[in-house]
Amino acid sequence: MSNDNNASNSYTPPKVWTWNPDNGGEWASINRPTAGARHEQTLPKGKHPFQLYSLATPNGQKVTIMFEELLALGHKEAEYDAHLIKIGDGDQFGSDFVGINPNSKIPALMDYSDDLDGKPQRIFESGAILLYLSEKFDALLPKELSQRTEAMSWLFWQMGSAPYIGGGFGHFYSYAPYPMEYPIDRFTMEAKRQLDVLDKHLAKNEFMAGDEYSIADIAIWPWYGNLVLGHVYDAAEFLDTASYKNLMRWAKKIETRDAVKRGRMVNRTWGEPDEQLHERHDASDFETKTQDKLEPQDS
Ligand SMILES: N[C@@H](CCC(=O)N[C@@H](CS)C(=O)NCC(=O)O)C(=O)O
Repeated sequence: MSNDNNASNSYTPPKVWTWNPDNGGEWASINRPTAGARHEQTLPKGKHPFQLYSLATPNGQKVTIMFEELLALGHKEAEYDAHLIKIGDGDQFGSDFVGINPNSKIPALMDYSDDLDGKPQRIFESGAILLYLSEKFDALLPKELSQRTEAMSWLFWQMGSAPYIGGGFGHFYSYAPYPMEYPIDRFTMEAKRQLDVLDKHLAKNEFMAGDEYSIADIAIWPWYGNLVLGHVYDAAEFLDTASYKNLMRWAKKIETRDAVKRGRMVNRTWGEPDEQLHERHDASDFETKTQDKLEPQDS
């Protein structure tokens, strides 16, 4: 061990790991080493073709931004109900939710559109949801093969890389029961390496797939845009995100899009009351149902 902080840890892994339900981290009360439904829970269903079960974490924002972008492009069939899934309360382990996503994580989507002839489609994993919607509406993915491939490369880069930000850097920087130098160092190094990957790419490209805004940007912005703008983990200063000039330019530009502003609000239960729309069932909800407009008993 290279320094005193780390050398002071006397943990020796046992021969066979056993679960200690009380490990102290912020999510300790809902984490278990097993999969599957933990309780019966019927999910609500609204009137629109798409039923989204989610929360406004970065993975959740990808999908609500996508729906708002599709609607802004005039795709009326992309109307959706967004139901709130409280992951801190364990809603993701309810029986109906697990039926949509066996992995018990938001976002989870059901498509009941008429063109499915009464055979509703479940979709889980945010990247798969973006791709499904983009193919269904023939939107937000470049048509030319080379550019399309570039968009797909960045979409899959995001799916593989962001867990190092969320489960790695964010967990140890914000949620672990106490600060630990070794994992914070390891994941800060990786987070900054990834920010540099994006910064160097955006030095030569307006958007992730070139000159066209696409699902690659919609996948990447909720994690990396929010991170560099200081919206998640309060880590902008720690990571010196201002030094990634091209990434900051891209992040600020996308933040001003109306669909992004709306998408960020949906299923949000924290932050400023006028930015929290707990559930979205109609486009007018953004004007009338944010937390600042509701009586306390309505929320
Ligand atoms: N790879 C998944 C990750 C989804 C994910 O990690 N969702 C988190 C919130 S951001 C969640 O539902 N966590 C609840 C839990 O782990 O129990 C995706 O992109 O959809």
